[in-house]
Amino acid sequence: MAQKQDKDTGKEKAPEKLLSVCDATLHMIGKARKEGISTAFDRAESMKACPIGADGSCCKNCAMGPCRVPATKKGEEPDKVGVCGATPATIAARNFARMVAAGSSAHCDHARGVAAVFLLAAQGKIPGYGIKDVQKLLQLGMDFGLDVEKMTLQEIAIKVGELCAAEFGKQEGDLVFTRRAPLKRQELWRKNNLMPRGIDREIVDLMHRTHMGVDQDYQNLITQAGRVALVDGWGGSMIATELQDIMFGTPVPITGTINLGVLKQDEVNIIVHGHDPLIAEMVVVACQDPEMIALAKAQGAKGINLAGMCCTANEVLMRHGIPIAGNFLQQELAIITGVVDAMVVDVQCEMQSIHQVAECFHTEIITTSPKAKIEGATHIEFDEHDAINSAKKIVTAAIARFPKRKGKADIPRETSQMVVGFSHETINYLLGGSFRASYRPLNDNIIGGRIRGIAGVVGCNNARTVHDQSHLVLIKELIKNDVIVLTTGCSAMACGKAGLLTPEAAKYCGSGLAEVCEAVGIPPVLHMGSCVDNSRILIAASAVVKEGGLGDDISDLPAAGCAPEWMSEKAIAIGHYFVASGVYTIFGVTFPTTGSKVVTDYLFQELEEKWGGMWGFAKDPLEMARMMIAHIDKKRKALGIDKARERVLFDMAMRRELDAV
Ligand code: SF4
Ligand code: MSK
Repeated sequence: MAQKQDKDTGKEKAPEKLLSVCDATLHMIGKARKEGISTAFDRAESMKACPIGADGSCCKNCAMGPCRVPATKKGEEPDKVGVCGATPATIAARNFARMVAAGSSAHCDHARGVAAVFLLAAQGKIPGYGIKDVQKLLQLGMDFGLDVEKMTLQEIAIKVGELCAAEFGKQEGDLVFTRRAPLKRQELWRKNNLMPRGIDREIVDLMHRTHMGVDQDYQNLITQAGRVALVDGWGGSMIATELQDIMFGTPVPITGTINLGVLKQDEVNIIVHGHDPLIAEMVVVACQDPEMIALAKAQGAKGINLAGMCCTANEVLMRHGIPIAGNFLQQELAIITGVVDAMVVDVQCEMQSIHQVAECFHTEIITTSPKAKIEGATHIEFDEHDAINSAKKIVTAAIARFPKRKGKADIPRETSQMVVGFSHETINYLLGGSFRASYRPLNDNIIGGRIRGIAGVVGCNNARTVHDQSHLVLIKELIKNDVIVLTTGCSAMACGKAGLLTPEAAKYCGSGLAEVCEAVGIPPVLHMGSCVDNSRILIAASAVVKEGGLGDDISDLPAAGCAPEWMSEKAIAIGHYFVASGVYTIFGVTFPTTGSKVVTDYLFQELEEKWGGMWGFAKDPLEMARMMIAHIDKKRKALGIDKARERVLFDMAMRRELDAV
C-alpha cells in the first residue's frame, strides 16, 4: 500500500512526477513509497530547510552562539550583530569561506591519496598500478622543470610523484600548476593576493581566519577563500586528474550506457560509488578475473555486472566503458531494485541512508576508506600494497550475497547510450587533427559566430529541486543558442540519460553549433569526466586563450559556468575557483550568502572589477541560460566579434516541450 501521507507532517506527499524528469527514477520512487522505504525525495519534503542557515545568517563558531542575524524582508542588510559583535557580512563570509575550505579539502585530500599511490607505483612498490600515459608523464615532468631528456621514465615518475606530494606541505613559492594559466591571469592573482602557495597552508590559514575573533573583514575573507579555491582547481583537483590519467590512461571518446536499466537480474550486480578511482580500477580487474566469474557462476549467477554511481562511475566509464547506474539522487533507488548485491563506496557523496535502505534488502554496503566508514556497514579496507586482493575480497563478498536476494526484483527498463571521455587532449586532437592538434578551429568558429560561446555546466543533484530538470532545461537552451557545453559530474549523467551526449543531439542545437558538431562528429555537450576533472575545463579555457584571437585572459572569453542543482561544499569550492579564474558562474537552488546583501553584492557585482569573474544566482534554468548568454554576448562585444546574430525566439510550443523533459 503506497504511503500517501508524510509520516512526520501528516501532509499529502507531492505526486511522484513532480520529483524527477527521469522515468527510471520516478518508477523507483513509486516502488519505495509502496514499500514504505524512506528516500531523500520524501525526507526533503518532510524536513524543511532552515532559511536562516540556508542564507548564511547563522553563526555557531563559538559557545556564546549560535547567533542568528536573519535577512530582512526588504532585502536590506540586517542591523543585528552576534554576541561578539560579528556583523551579518562577517558571518555570511565566514560561513561561505568554511564551505570553500571543506570542499577544497575533499578534492585535495583525494589528490593526496592519489599522489601517494602514484609515488609507490613509480617506485615499483605496489603491483597492479603502472604508467599508462607516458606522454602526459613527460609533460608533467617538464611542468615541474625536470630535464626529462636526461632521465629514465622511472626517475621522472618518482620525481613527479615527490613533487606533486610536496605541493601539499609547501610553505613558500607558488603552486606549480598556476603557471598553466594565461600570464595575465597569473599577474591578476599576484596583484589581488590570490596566488596560492602550498595546499595545506592555504586551507589551514582560512580555517584560522574563520575562527571566532580573527578575520572580521568580509572582503579579506572572500579573498582568502579565493586563494583556497585556487588550491583546489589548480592544485588538488588538477593533481588528481593528471596523476589518474598517467596511471589509468587519459580518456578518449568511448561509448557507454547509463541509467538503472543497466542492472541485470541474472548476474551479480556490484556498484562502485563515490569519487576515488584507486579501488574501483582494481574492482574492474577483479570482476574480469576468471576465478571470480567461476565463483559467481557457482552461486547460480550468469556472471558479474559492474556498474558505477556518482563520480567513481565517471572515472571507470571513461576509461573502461563500465556502465553507469545513475547519479547522486539515484543511489538509494538502485538498492530498491532488489538486485544490487553490493554497493562499494570510497569517499564523498555517499548518503548514510544507503545502509538503512540496504537493510530492507540483501544488499551489502561495503566501505573501503578509513576516512569514510558508515555505522553498520561492512568495512573492507583498501590496501594499496595488495590492491587486487582487496578488490577480490570485495567481489567475493558481493557474490556471497547473490543467493540471498529476497522479494521481487524490479529493474526499470530505461537505459541510454552516450559518447563520453572528452579530455582536453582529445578535444585538441579532434579539432585540429592528428598532425597539428590545436584549438584553432574552435577559436575560429567562435570568432566567426558559428559557436556563440562556451559553457561549463557541472555539479550535483539536489533533493530540493526537480531531479535533473534544471540541468536539462538549461543545457538545451544553451545549445539551441549555439553555446557549446562542457559537462562533468552528475550534470554529465543527467545529460547522458537524456540523450544529449550523442552526435544526434545536434538536432537540439542552433544551426551554427549543429554545423560544427556534424563536421567534427562530436556531441554538442562534451562529457569531460568527474568533479575533480573540472580542472580539465580550466586547462581547456587556458588553451583557448593561448590559441589567440579571444583576448589575453580567461575572463576575456565568451564563456560562463553553472551548477544548477548544486548541493555540496565541493560545488561551492569549484564555483569559487571558476570565479577566481575569471569565469561568470551561476548557481541554482539557493545561494549561501543571501542573508547579507553586502556580501552578496560583493560576490555578484563588485568581484568582476577585481577578479574578472563573479558569482550569480537564479532559480529558473531559463533565467540561468539568459544570464549566461547575456554575459557571453557582453564578452563578444568587448572582443569586437559581436556580429548580428539571429536570436532564437522562445515560443509557447518550445516552452511546453521543455517543460515536458
Ligand atoms: Fe555568535 Fe560571534 Fe560566537 Fe559567532 S563567533 S557564535 S557571532 S558570538
Ligand atoms: S558526484 S559532488 S553529487 S556532482 Fe561528484 Fe555528483 Fe555533486 Fe557528488
